Amino acid sequence: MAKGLRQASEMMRKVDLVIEARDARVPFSAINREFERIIGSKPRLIVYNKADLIHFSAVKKITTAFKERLNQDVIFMSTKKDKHIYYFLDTIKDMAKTQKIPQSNLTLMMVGMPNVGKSSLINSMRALGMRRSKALKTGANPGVTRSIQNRVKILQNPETYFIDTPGGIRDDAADPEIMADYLLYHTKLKLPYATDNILDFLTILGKRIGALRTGGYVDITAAASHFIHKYREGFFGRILLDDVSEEGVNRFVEEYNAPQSLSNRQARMAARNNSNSI
Ligand SMILES: Nc1nc2c(ncn2[C@@H]2O[C@H](COP(=O)(O)OP(=O)(O)OP(=O)(O)O)[C@@H](O)[C@H]2O)c(=O)[nH]1
Ligand SMILES: [Mg+2]
Repeated sequence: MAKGLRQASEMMRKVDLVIEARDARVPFSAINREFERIIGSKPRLIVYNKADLIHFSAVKKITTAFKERLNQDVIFMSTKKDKHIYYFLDTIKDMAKTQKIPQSNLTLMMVGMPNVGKSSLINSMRALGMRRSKALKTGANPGVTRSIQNRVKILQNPETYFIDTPGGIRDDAADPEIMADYLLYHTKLKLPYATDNILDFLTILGKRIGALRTGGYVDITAAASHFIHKYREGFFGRILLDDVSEEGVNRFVEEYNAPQSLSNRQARMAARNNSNSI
């Protein structure tokens, strides 16, 4: 994470617009305020990707919360929907015009936490904008993009390029059993064999998928990793992990606006890094 942020920060001079990509399933809890620091005064567009994994009613609530409470515009999209990508491309063009950025050789940078779909977004824009095949590697686990990538051309007219950046941390940075426990708490109602106990759950799951060690013991870590992997792929359907009720929004806004002392911020970043690596 730190290396990715440092590299992004160094490249910032060459960038006209910054897209901060976030995961629609964790709209509040996975915000990393470090991005604001490195983006500085550059124009920023906040994009919640993977909107196909939450309900539309939540999209409205979150968009309204950001606009009315924080005066921020956020857009929701899915890399899987062409019309979202076209809308995104139009939004970028409009933003460049509003910001009076020269319309030739426009350079954008994509930043965001691991696995939110940064590289996928750029590939999708290139596919529709240039009719070109995938330029960047993507994957189901965090940490696929390892370093800042060369510019990728996404539009001919106006000539527009994207710089992809690494999200950062890899899976081994967080304990799969703890992440699985957190997920189970939020998804238990949707599972076929619902149980509150993470060990019971992982034991049943481990047996089902054949994650066994010698002697027939269930490999709990392997079962936990499998569960997290399936969640990432959207296997459990639409799951919003944050509370977007009025109360939840109030709590989020209060925390967002609270002055951030260094130690608090570091604590929050650590928590966010963990929750976002789910
Ligand atoms: N359901 C859903 N999955 C998506 C969407 N966009 C991307 N993905 C999936 O999310 C996973 C991560 O995508 P990447 O593009 O590699 O994410 P990234 O942000 O570049 O990740 P790092 O490079 O590891 O930081 C892949 O399995 C994608 O197929 C989307 O809109 N909806
Ligand atoms: Mg990537």
